[in-house]
Amino acid sequence: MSTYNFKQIEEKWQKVWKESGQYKMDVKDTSKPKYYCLEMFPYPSGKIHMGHVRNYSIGDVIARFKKMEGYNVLHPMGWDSFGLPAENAAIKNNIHPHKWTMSNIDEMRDQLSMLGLSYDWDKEIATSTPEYYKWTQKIFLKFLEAGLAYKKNSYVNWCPSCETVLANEQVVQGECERCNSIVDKKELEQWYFKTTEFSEELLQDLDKLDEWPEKVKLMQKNWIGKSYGANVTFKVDDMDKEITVYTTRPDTIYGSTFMVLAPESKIARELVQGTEYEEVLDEFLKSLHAITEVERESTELEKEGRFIGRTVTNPLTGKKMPIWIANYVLADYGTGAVMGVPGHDERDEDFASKYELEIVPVIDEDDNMINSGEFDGMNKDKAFDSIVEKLEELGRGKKTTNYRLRDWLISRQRYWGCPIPIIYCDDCGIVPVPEENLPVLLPTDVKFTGKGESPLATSESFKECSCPKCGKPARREVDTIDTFIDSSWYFMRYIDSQNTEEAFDTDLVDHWLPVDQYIGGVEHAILHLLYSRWFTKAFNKLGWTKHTEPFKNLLTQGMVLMDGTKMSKSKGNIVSPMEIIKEYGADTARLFILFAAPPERDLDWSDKGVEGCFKFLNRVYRLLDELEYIAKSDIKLGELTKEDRDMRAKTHSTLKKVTDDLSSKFGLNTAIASLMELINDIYKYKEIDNRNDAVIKEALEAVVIILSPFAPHLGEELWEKIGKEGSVFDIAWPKYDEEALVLDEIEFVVQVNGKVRSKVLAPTGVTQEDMKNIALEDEKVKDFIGDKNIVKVIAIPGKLVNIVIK
Ligand code: ANZ
Ligand code: ZN
Repeated sequence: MSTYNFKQIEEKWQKVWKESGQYKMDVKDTSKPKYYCLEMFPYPSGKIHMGHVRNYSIGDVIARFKKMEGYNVLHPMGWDSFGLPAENAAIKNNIHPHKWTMSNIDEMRDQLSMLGLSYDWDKEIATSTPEYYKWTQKIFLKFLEAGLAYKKNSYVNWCPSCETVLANEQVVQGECERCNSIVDKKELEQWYFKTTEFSEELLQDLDKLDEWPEKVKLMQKNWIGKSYGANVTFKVDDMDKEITVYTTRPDTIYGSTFMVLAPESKIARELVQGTEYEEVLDEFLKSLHAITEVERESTELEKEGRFIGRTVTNPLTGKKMPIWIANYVLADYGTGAVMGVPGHDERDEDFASKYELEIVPVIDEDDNMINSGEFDGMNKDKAFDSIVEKLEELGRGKKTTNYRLRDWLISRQRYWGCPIPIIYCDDCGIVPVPEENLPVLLPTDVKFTGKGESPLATSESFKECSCPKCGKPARREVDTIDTFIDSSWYFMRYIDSQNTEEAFDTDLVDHWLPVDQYIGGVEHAILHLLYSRWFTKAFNKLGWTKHTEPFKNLLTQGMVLMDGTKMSKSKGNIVSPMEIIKEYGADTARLFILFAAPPERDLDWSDKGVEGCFKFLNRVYRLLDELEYIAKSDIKLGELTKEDRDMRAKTHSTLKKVTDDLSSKFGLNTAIASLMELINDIYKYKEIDNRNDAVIKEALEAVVIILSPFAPHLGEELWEKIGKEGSVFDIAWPKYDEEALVLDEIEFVVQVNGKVRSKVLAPTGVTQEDMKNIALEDEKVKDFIGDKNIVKVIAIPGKLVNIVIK
């Protein structure tokens, strides 16, 4: 007799796997169908948390199962290793971000290995290494060439006291997160990726993603925000100018009583030039500096505005409308100008009430037009078309669609990111770094002062260079690339991670994409997934891949909660995965986290649940330990009794259920539940007098195989224990036996007055009449009935008979 020594078992198998290269795979092997199983890669903070354990355990089960099903499985892992925390650690602890990052990666790799995850570490990538970011730079240059990257002026948050650019997240209620100064806006030239180039494709192709959660697709759809409406042009009175607005409600034009411009718009400036309103505009713009873009889009925003001295004429009513500027109109959406319809738009109504502007309702409760001249009485949907038609006739309007999606500002005034491979020359202007000079390496002689526009500017050796075109002294771009770009194409690099000639080989990527199963947190439902989709479309356009979508099947896993709230440092309710592993082993940690809830649901951490899973693994171990000799023996099934057939049916139906659960439905928790049932049945069956050892042998093998993807260390150990050679993960996933599933007898329950009094057997396919007769003949049931009167007998086919007596 031996006991479940998880520590010894886990160390042993991790060593074996490492030495035998168990998880190494060849991406060029096309003899088997491919399966790409991918989990979102982590930021190397230094410690794995329960969210990682959950994410990676789910992926690991799927990867192991698919391999046993006969696929060539690509299951890689790496590091999203550029980012702000490394830079903050550098400032705080005086350690170089590279050093901090690399030692964190080493620690986390060890921790992941302790979980027994089946990664092929030969495919590992870290986005902060020159081997990776060289290609990020090349991609940037190709995008620039193709017109998918461009530069334009934009406003950034600027803290006048820290003298630094702040990200939106670092601005809290208009104040600098670090020093509480009022944040200012500063105009800087910034790089953009033209995300809007593929707005329509990004929207349309959502329909192809039928294995994505609906809620994620909806979030993306809303983010892209396609709307249907019209551009309407208004003449400015007493001036040779026109203003075009974008409206989704041309049907309300008779109710438009004022016009509102984004204060930053060019036209606002032109209208006030040389008038007393110039000052009004300037002051108003200044007052806006303290609020972020996000706040400006919020419906909660207190509406503020100023009249700027001019009017336009409404093309259909002929009435004059005053022109205002206001904080709720954004410069870069639509045309940056709005026709104010306070009768039907909430924001306009707030604004009109505050500033006492005219309110004219134009649609009644029945959705019919009123106060709208020739359109009165018409249904509003019909009026929408008719009014657009009329405006088109007048040369004053045009049907248009619009997207909420904006181009992507990718410049970051940070050190720990990928340098933008651009040189500025006084004579030649913007000059791309020639490809043979890539990568542009991050300099190491940077001072982390926390001040200035960009830390790279403190390195003279980096900043000063010569122009690749004319050779004259020139300056390098000192901003770095948004880290979201690093993670927008990493899944392609994994496929060909050692390639030193190009970012990846097109044929290989064409073979391996799309990722068959992508797994990660729902917090990435919009940005990361949208950017990755955009990159795939951009690469497709450049001829780098034939694919247009990167991820076929998406699973967004739920959070790990503690007493119903998120585990977080600030709440001090973190359960450390490493402590659980130390106390119970990785297999228990994995099993608990997979068993406690379906993958896509939130999961409540429970010490009791962990304890329960640990006990279960002990129970499995004891069973195998006791019956090891049977599993090893060479025996045949022979004649089968009813009990034998039932046991076999349980074994094979469990196999069928687990196979189904793992194939399609992510029923990882239900698969584990059926394994638990099977174990219970084997415990019962082994106690009967005339048990058939061949039936036991078959059941035990099934147990070990089913257990293995979930608890891989124990799986391997038990596989060895029952005398098998080689890794359990190298065998083919067993097919269940259809015939064994067919039971020749069923069991049903007999109730007397609603209480269960007996269980009886009947042949499969028994009629309701026969069920009733069998129930009434049962000795136990007869005792209960005694000499009472039978009022009614009800049978539910295959399940139960209820006898009502009086
Ligand atoms: C008149 C109107 C009447 C409007 C009405 C709405 C309701 P979506 O649907 O999100 O695309 N709008 C247009 N450009 C804007 C800008 N730059 N900043 C702020 N608001 C802007 O929104 C389109 C609607 O938002 C447009 O239709 C416009 O107001 C406003 F009963 O025009 B509407
Ligand atoms: Zn030059």
